[in-house]
Amino acid sequence: MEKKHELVFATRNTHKIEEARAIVGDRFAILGLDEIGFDLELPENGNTLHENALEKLRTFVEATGRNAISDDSGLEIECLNGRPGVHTAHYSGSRNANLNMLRVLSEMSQCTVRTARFVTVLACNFQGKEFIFEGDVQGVITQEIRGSEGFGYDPIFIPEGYNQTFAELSAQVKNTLSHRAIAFRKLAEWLVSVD
Ligand code: ITT
Repeated sequence: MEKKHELVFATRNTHKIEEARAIVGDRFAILGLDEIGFDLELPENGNTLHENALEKLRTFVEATGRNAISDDSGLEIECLNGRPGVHTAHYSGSRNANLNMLRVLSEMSQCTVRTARFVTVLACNFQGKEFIFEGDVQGVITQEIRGSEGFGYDPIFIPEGYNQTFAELSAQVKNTLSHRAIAFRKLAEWLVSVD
């Protein structure tokens, strides 16, 4: 069998790693930071998802020289002028997903237009070549928390064309149509072209 390329996913978010494996794991061996014993904190000081994805990637590649990817993702809500955006991970002041969702729902109590999009900016350094991919999925924000699959803001996001939140849909469905699925499929095509 052909050997798979190893890509270190510069994250400690195990949900992201599982999703990446489910999307492209048959073609690439994806390893998380904890699996390779990398224990430095990766900085996220940027003002945009792009800046953060590149900062995490470059810090890791400079330290190790390994082929790597990093993902900075966010939820952009129309009625909140694009917030939480780059602040998605800590929107309530903590990383607690319930508190983050409750802050969003409370800020949206007067919003009749509930459209939003999830965005992933995926940065890759493969054999010294760097590239950025983006994926997004449109949807609407619910009035309440629904479902227990997935992670983060999945229980309040209904993707376009569905009636259930990402946390009510199966992982298989999410991994076909999510922001991350789109970005990782673009990455997989690019890797085939530069390999
Ligand atoms: P790393 O920086 O270590 O990769 P993180 O959890 O901090 O992991 P981000 O900086 O990209 O990830 O923060 C994005 C936040 O957005 C994340 O903590 C979740 O709350 C949320 N998020 C990202 N992707 C999501 C998804 O597919 N479904 C639901 N929420 C998501």
